[in-house]
Amino acid sequence: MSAFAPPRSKKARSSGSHGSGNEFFKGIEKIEYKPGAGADEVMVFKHYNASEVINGRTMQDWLRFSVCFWHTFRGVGSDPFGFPTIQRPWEDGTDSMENAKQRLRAAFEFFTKLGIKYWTFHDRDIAPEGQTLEETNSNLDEITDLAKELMEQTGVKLLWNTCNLFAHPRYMNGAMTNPDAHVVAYAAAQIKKGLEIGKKLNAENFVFWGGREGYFTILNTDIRSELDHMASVLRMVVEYKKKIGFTGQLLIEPKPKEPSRHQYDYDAMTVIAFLHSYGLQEHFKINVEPNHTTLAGHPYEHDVVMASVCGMLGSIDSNTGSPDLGWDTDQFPMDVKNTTMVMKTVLEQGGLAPGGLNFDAKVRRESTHLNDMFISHIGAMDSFARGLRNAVKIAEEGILMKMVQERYASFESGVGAKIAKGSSTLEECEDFIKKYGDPEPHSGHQEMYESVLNHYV
Ligand code: XUL
Ligand code: CO
Repeated sequence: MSAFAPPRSKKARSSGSHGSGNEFFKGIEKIEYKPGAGADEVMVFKHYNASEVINGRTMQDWLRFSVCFWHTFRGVGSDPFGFPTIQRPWEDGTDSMENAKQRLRAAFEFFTKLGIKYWTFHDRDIAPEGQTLEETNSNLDEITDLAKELMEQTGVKLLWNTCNLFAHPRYMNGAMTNPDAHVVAYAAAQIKKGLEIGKKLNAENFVFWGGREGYFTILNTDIRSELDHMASVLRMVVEYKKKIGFTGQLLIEPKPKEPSRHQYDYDAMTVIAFLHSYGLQEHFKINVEPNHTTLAGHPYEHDVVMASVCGMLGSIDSNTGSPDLGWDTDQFPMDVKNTTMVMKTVLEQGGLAPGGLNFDAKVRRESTHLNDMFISHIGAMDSFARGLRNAVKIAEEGILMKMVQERYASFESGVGAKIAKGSSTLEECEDFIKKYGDPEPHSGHQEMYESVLNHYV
């Protein structure tokens, strides 16, 4: 995430030409479903038909897409080596409240034209930070009043909000895990406001991503204390959520590294172990971002599957990376095999609600045209729509499932059934082997499974 670069110039342009009620995406109408459209027609959905009922639910309900505010409305195309490349018509070059409101209006025009029902944001994406916490919070109050109004007008809902606990210098040594209690208290105070805003805007989830919760060197780090402190703050969250009646699902988003060298929320299983160690597993689920999964050295769908089989898959930041690079590129998910594997898991667990598929993805810094904002989201939504259709077909035909079931058939009776139930003993297993001898080798048939999957993609 590098959407937090400062504005390119301090020169404020008058906002007169883009004030309230003005159109920013001129000439673009609501994106339509046009099955069979040609290869060069990229401003239409060819596979995503929001209201089509598939497997007992509308595609919109299965997919629950959301647009993220940070990349899509704060991203300027800068990288560690280059200045911003992207200039948006609603930006006046300042971080003023006026510009923040104008940006929000542009965002809701975009959501509506794209036909997307959810959005997500960090507190600091939508409102500028003030000199004091009070001033910052009052900025947030004012901006979220407008957000509420725009949400009511358009019917767009909040999938989740989150607190930016990583960009400000105060958090350079961590937020909830900072060695200075003063900073931990600041993070907790910021989270308090975040939960209040979540409640105000009926957020369906609330996310924690700990980019600075980790270490650069073990030498200066008391890991045990840092983990204890993080758990303490998360317990305060559970308490305050209950106190104010906020009903959103709490989510933790794993990532192994970047910006910290090692992050405590390394991957799905690490987070699940952390939650169980501190007795927090009833209160949190996982927001899996596949680009983070591949950074952790796993295959694309790994964390989605692992979280799901543990009953902990809450939501997905649907993006992809370039595993050959080894850093977080937050690309739009365009690979249908990947989306098929994800939707297969989502289908098997009966859906994602109250979570969704949030496009934590940014157009490339070379994709500077306004239309690229639409093309990227449309392409990704179509990829997931194809993934859903494929997954439904896989489930309906049941071939893959049957192959897997047969692979484990030996656990249905005899000693296998007892092992599965947990009622066998080492002595019994020894007797079994004495009686039946060495097991026969069975092929894993990997290539057969891969060929069967290819049939559907
Ligand atoms: C960072 C990342 C964040 C979280 C929310 O890599 O994915 O945008 O999703 O803070
Ligand atoms: Co993310």
